[in-house]
Amino acid sequence: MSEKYMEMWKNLGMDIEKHNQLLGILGQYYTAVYLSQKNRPKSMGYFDFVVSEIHGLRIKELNDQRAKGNKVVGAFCIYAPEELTYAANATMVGLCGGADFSVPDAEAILPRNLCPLIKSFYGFKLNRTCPYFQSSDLVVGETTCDGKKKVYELVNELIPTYVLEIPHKPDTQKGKEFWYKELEAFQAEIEKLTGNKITAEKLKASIELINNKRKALKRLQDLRAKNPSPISGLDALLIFQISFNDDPVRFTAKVNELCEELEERVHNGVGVTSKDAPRIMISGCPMAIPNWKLHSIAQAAGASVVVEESCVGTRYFTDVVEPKGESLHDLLWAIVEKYSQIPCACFTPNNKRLDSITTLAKQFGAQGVIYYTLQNCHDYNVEGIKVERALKVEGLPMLKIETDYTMGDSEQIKTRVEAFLEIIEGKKAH
Ligand code: BJ8
Repeated sequence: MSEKYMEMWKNLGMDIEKHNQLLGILGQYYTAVYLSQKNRPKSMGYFDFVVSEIHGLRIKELNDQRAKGNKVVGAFCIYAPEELTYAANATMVGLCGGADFSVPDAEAILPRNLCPLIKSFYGFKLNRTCPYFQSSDLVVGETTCDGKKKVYELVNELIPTYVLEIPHKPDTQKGKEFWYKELEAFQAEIEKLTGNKITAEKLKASIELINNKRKALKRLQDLRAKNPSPISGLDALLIFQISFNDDPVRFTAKVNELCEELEERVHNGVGVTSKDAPRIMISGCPMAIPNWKLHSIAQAAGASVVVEESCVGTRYFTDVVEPKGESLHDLLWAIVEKYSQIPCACFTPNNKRLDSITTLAKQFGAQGVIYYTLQNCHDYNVEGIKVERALKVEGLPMLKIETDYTMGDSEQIKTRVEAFLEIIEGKKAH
């Protein structure tokens, strides 16, 4: 890929040497984690291709669009309103933030005891190795956790950054009205950026576009309720990660194609593990691409990971936007209703998330939950206490893993996950 896209990367102002190093590491990691899996669905071929071209062809597509005058908007949170972005003929993409590669660059400026996701994304902008950052005309941030909120101020020194103010009690009437006004302000911002007016008709079409993507992902997720699951946790995670970067129409079609193959597998009783493999839910902080660490450890230890209660997972696609009318006001209000259902740990109280976790565990037959916290993420870390209590009531064991993007603790995590799976096996034997 390197030679083919060299000119494009140079034009994007990327650090070519460093970027080459990154591509080398990613290629090896992907081969080791993904291509070594047995019995993968054939339709995963498309997603392997997307990964192989994630810094190449997709970036070219985005920049071809930009050459025609269309804008690219980068984001880090599922609160960034995709529907409004697409309604203004702009494309929304997830920015790099899932690798340790850029953390040392960030640590030259930021405090070390900060969430790795935040350090990673700031480092990627600083060291100019994320082509999505380099292709973005605007970054959309949000006031979710304190770390992100403050680092967006620094990101704004490097690239125009618009920060959405998120109500921290989003499902109250007051919170919803506040969020409605924020959406209107975002609409004005995105119209200014693109020079395109958002009409009810355009917004209706983009709601349908993103709803279709969310529905395809939910269709895929629902198939994982089968025992054995027809797809591995790693492959499902990869698709959820790619959902933030690929073209939504093509991506939706490819996910639906995969679902057809998985339905066939279910019909024929074909799975990726034995029926007896312990079924695990992973719940907690989002895992941005290429964060595959916990899934690969759990899978190698013999677990069947069947659901991710995560923003790179069910929190993104469980609900769709359901307008009750045709006016711009009705459509915006429907977006408010949908987004206010996202149970991010930044909110308080957040009992909705506890209900969602226990419901998902039952729905997907999870026999245990691995609670995943990134280091220094206080919101997910503290909320883990309430999650553990709620799971205990349901008789479900929980293992809490607090980690970063380095591989230094992999052996220790492996030992803990293996012991956890033994507990589950022991419970089953009883
Ligand atoms: S809606 S989960 S995507 S904010 S950056 S909170 S890991 S300390 S990402 Fe998130 Fe939106 Fe919420 Fe979802 Fe913790 Fe790190 Fe903060 Fe993080």
